[in-house]
Order: sequence, then C-alpha cells, then structure tokens
Amino acid sequence: MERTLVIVKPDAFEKGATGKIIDRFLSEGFRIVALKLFRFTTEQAKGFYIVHKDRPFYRELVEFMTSGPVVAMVLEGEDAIRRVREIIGPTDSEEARRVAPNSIRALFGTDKGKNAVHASDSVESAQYEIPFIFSRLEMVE
Ligand code: RTP
Ligand code: MG
Repeated sequence: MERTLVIVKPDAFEKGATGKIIDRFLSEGFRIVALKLFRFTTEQAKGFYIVHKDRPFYRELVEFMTSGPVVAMVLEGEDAIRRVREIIGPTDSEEARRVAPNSIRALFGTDKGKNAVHASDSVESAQYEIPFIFSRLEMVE
C-alpha cells in the first residue's frame, strides 16, 4: 500500500468540481485517509512548491495556489503515486484533452498553469508533501 497527496487546486474548487474529483478517486478504488479545506498563505505555498523555486513559473504558481481555497487529501492504494498521476493526466490541460480525454485535468483544467489538481510525483515528493499538509492526528490508520 502506498500513500499520495492530492490537492484540488483553486480553479477546480471554484468551479465546484471537488465532489466529482473525489468521487473519481473513490470509484478508482482509492481510500481517503485524510481530507481538509484550507487556503494557502504565500509562505506556505512557496514552501510546498520549493522544488520549483528557480523555475520561471514559480511566482505565477504561488499566486495561483493562494488565489482561493483548496481541498487536500491523502489517498491510499496499491501503486497510488503512479496510478493517481495517470488519472490526473499531463500537466497541460489542453494536451490532456488530446492524449487523455478522460483524465481529471482534461475534464476540469484550463491550461498548463490552471490544471485543476496536484498529485505527488514520486515517493520522495509524497514523503515531503503529506507531512507538510497533514499532521499524524489528521490521518486515519
Ligand atoms: P503538480 O506538481 O501540481 O502535480 O503538477 P505537475 O507535477 O504535473 O507539474 P510540475 O512540473 O510539477 O509543475 C507544478 C505546477 O506548476 C504550474 N506550471 N505552470 N506556466 C507554466 O509553464 C507552468 N508549468 C507548470 C502548474 O500548475 C503545474 O501543475
Ligand atoms: Mg509536480
């Protein structure tokens, strides 16, 4: 069993797509072990995406992620990190609509920046991201 962090980003939350996105993960067989609604401060968003600090889109990403509430969850399942990345589709929502039309980003994202969801991309990133957002008390066993 593996755990991964998913965030419904401000664009998808604003659209009212949170329920559909959660439902999709449940129907794909994942178990929710933690869940919450909050809004990132600038410092928190910078820290969460620190791996991208030198990328040209870092500032835009932090602005986007702090622009409204998000819903974060920890999903558990076999091969969860890889499978969730597959279900969300490519980073660019327009590309997602071409190559993975049933992916979450194809269905709910707009473009490369506003792409509806975040998901951990490796065991290392999940190990950084899960405790960044959730304390042990907020996760079920
Ligand atoms: P995420 O971390 O949010 O799950 O997305 P990802 O792995 O598919 O993509 P990543 O390369 O990690 O980029 C993180 C987020 O930064 C925004 N981005 N904007 N304008 C741009 O060129 C650009 N490139 C990336 C997106 O919101 C992306 O999800
Ligand atoms: Mg990423």
